Amino acid sequence: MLARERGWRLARLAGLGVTVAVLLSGCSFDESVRGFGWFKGITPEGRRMYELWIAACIAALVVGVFVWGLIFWCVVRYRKRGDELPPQTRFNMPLEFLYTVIPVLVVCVLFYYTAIVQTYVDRRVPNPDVVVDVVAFKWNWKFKHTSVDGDEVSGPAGSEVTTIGASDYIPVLVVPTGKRIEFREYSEDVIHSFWVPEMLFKRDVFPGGIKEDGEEEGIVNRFQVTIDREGAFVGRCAELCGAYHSMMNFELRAVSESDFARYIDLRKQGRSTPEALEAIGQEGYATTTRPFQREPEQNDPQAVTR
Ligand SMILES: [Cu+2]
Repeated sequence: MLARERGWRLARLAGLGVTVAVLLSGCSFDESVRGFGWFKGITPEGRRMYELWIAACIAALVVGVFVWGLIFWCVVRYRKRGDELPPQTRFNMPLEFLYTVIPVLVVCVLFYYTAIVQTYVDRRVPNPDVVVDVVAFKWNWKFKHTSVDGDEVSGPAGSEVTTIGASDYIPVLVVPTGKRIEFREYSEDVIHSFWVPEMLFKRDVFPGGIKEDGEEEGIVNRFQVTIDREGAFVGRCAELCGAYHSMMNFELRAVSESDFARYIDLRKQGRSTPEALEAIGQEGYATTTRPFQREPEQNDPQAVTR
């Protein structure tokens, strides 16, 4: 009778544990199980990190199952039956050797594959197809299309081709698929962090800048990716940067190569980001995130043209 009650209590606890784990992970059960909580990624770089993550999780689970097995075996096998102690083993050299060498080996293998993937993710080609300046400021983003296929991008009368976020406007960063894109990041004030969750990548944006003549001030961080899936992906600031940090969202809009060329042409002619997006058959405004709601009339995206 007592044993059955204890069994039920254990089963209930285990059920509660699984439910809480799934709820706390904040993902659908399907997604959290398939990728161990990770996106598959929209870049080759992201996918390499995803594979490393999956492999590391499986390796950790194998070690975990082995350790849990040993723990449960000891709990059951050596549970208290009387006042007599089970045999006390000390200074078992083969065992001590094994549990020193195996963890060191595990760490070496993890380090080796991490270094390979990190080198792949950090590599940069000398002449990227598209260069975008990511300028962070409290509390929004300015995206500047600097060059495409080696040609400088400029609007009417030599103006910059930019998309600037505001409290009532989510900036949409338009990029092509299948092209090597370089992001050059710098901040006008404090440290921010450029993060597109579906790229499985973020990089801090430090105070700095690039002058007209190309001279760099402060720190300019660079990274390159090739995006191979069209779509709208939410972007966020991932470095606590002040009171409105949580509202520093943007959208990455990956479009086909030809649509991107048309978009840039329209921008060069002086069309705004939403106008140029609508002209290439895209949603003019962000679809993955909305401006922070303050007053009802400020939520009408059509009231803003930028
Ligand atoms: Cu920020």
